[in-house]
Amino acid sequence: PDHKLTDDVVVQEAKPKLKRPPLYKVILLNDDFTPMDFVVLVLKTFFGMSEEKATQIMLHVHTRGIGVCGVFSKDVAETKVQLVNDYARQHQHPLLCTMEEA
Ligand code: TYC
Repeated sequence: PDHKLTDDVVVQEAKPKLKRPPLYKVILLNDDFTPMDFVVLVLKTFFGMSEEKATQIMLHVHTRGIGVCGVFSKDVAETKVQLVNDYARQHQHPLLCTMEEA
């Protein structure tokens, strides 16, 4: 809000803009070839999920085609996407991980 002082002198106060940095969903895509056990292993290894939670997410992706593994800062999301895709490639699986702004 501007502050009127005297004689048309106006001080433009800076707006305190405290924008939170955006968060990113890390997303897993279904494919016809990656073994279910491998996807569960990935979810446990890189997202700290229990066997039960990992199985639930894997089956969701398997049936719906896409699913969210978690929501992270941009840096953390980028790192997880890279780690998952590298790991899948090392094991010759086409599993694809990506991210989008939450
Ligand atoms: N559709 C795969 C299969 O039938 C399993 C799978 C699940 C693959 C989730 C990828 O992100 C994925 N073996």
